[in-house]
Amino acid sequence: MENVVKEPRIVTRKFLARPQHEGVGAIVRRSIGRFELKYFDPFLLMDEFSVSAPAGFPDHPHRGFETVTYMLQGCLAHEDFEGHKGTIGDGDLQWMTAGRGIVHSEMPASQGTQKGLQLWINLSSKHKMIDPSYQEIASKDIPEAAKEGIKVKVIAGEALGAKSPIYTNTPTMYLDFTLKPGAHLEQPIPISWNAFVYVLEGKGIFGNSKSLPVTAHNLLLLGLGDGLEAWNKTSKPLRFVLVGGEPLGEPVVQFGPFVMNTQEEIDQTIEDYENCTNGFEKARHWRSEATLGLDY
Ligand code: FJE
Ligand code: FE
Repeated sequence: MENVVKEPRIVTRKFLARPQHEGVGAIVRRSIGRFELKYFDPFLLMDEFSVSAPAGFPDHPHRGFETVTYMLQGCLAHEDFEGHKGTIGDGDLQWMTAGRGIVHSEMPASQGTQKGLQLWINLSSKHKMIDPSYQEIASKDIPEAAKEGIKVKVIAGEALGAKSPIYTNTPTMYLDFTLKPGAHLEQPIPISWNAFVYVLEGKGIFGNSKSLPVTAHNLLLLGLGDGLEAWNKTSKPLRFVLVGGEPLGEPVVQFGPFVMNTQEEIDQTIEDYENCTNGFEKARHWRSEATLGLDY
């Protein structure tokens, strides 16, 4: 691989994601979406979550964006108010377009601790009210490629010749890299996109070969350039995700799980949710099976 990256992006900011409480008894390490980093266009939230039964994320709504759930350990059961349900296991991916409205639950489906990443991607004004939809890929079906000590699972976009089947309403790349000791990565990123790295395991050098190593639970914002360079200079594996997206450049008004362009649209959304209208019709008599016996 020779000089596929000509102007490597450097790390402009680093955020350590510390554990905090979210949902009901769940723990999340939030990087994007916290006070100091409310929005990294088009990304609204990046949570590394950890849940054990009976904790979880019982019935709640979404409108105006997509949620991408990528499991790292264990199993998550999900069900929504349209009857769509299933489990997302180890290494599986759920790409959910909430569009005009979803009400669902996300709860542990096995013993022990369930871990994963949940990314929220904003939708442009022309996509906010589209029909809700799902794209789900089992771990074994996520395209994978390997070369020179680098392994990549391609969740969205393409890398090392492998291409994801995921359709992105907001143009997005999402790559899960593992670098063996001594490996050096050069990964192109479209020049106008925002991009970040989230470290899962090991110690990595990112951007500049002389920079300090970065450990797990750190999010790195990348500056301008046409790609990422990363090195594993340790004797253990390095695992991280690289996520990039085309900025929407639109105003963002967020009220919890509702993300629109204006306050008027948020007011309308709250009204729609309360009255079960404009996409929330099926919320009227619905309660998830997962929470029926529970005291939420
Ligand atoms: C939540 C709105 C939400 N991080 N990580 C408000 F949508 C949520 C929520 C989640 C979530 C779910 C999973 Cl499976 C993983 C997550 C936020 O469902 F917790 C609040 N308070
Ligand atoms: Fe949710």
